[in-house]
Amino acid sequence: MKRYLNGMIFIFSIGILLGSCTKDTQTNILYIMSDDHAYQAISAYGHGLNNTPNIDRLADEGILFNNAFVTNSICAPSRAVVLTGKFSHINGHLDNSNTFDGSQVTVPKLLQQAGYQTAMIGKWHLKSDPTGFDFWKVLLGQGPYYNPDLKDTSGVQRYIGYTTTVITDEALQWMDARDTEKPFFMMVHHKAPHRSWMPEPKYFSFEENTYPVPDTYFDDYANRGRAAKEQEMSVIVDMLYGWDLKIIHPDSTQRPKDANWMLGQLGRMTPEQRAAWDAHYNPIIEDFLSKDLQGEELAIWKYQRYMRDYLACIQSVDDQVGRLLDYLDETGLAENTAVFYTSDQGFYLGEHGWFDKRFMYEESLGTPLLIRLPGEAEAGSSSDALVQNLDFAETFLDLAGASIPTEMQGMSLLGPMNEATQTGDGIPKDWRTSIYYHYYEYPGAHAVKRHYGVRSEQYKLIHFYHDIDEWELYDLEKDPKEMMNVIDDPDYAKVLIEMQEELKKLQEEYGDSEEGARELIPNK
Ligand code: SGN
Ligand code: CA
Repeated sequence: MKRYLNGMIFIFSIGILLGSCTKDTQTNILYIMSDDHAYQAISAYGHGLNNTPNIDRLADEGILFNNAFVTNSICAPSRAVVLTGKFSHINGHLDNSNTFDGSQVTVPKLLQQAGYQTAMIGKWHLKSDPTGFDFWKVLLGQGPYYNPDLKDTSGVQRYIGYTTTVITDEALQWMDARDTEKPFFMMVHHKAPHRSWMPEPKYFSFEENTYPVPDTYFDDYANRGRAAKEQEMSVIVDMLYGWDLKIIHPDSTQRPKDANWMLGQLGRMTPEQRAAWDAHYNPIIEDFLSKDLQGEELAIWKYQRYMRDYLACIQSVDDQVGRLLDYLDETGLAENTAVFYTSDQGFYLGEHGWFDKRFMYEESLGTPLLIRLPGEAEAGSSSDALVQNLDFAETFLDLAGASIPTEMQGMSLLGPMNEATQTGDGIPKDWRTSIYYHYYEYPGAHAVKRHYGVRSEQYKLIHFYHDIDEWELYDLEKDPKEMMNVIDDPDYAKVLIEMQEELKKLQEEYGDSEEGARELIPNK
């Protein structure tokens, strides 16, 4: 309703008086997306792992989405979905090996047409140069944690500093220099907290923290299928000593090749950065090598090492979100700027013994989503609506008062935002009751098999295919940690039929099928 009234005022003011869009009537959009940021690692989500006061501000002053999901839990495909408002099989970006077709219709292009000034700063990862942005400055590929090379229309330049800070510096500079006569749309994409989790010295102190080990950390995957058993994303088995755990053996003959990858990253550092790094990690390495940990002790040590570095990287992201929010406050922009915080997907923090993402299981299907926009979302509100990154493009266009192309496949989030209150569930009457998912990157890193599926409020049905043909069904109410595949349980026979029908309905609606997918990615 609020939106409707705003829309009416908007139409009258521009249609009758001006005939064109003006700054006062169009909402600025600041979209902040980090990489691999688990919702479990945002304190507003209440998991008690860490404290992210700046990101939490968006929930305190806006809305927190409890059921935000991606359509394909992997970096570049997720970005392509956000830009196009279309599933991977339509926008053509199925996995990280693809090159984005920048000639297609994207949300920044439509916002430009609606009078916006558009900017993209940080991790891009789509291979082709950005299109639809008046200004862009992006990392090369995955980008490093220290002293990043950034590419813009004039070429590539190295920036000295911690990447999370450098990206924010660039974002602030662009906001300061922008044309204030126009509304803006800015995407700020962090590299952090993507592997290999290299903190800034300010947060080396996280080494003193001890984190609760998830109760599924030693999961043996009983009652589940081959996909869960055959993955290669186990903290205990697959984490690399040099690259992930920062153990560089002093004797170079005892270093596995991933130690050299880490040394390559350290080689980018200034002497001061390197000295601070070594002063912190050398005692950790010495201590580890002196102990000869085995079995459960070693498994727990790996978990703690992982969490300390991962959460330290997030603390820097939180600080830098704070800088952007302060800037909006100081310049009076906060009132008329929608601020989004999300990640390109969720991440495992030791649940099922894992790191990484990809699976349609909760931790990686889910992604954090917090939005602040005074007048549209009540402060401190939350929504249980099933929403997806597929919905962002439509939301941006709705905020701009621009028309939404019918080919786009999501739904504007202004519905749930307007519906949500501090006590209500924030689900509009006509909202979707299930979401669709499809993951393709197999064979590939971490060996997660191809799969697609449907998730409703209570159930999840998944089909793993390609070199396997296995179905899984979970009752999320009784089994929120997804430890029991009930596909063969007669008590769930009726649920299974309903979920199969739902899956078919969604595949028809979105124009996807297993056969179609097999054609899109021939056997690698
Ligand atoms: C790299 C990482 C993987 C990660 C992918 C995709 N390996 O390949 O662990 O799953 O990126 O991540 S690393 O040895 O290079 O760190 S994504 O977020 O970009 O999709
Ligand atoms: Ca990612």
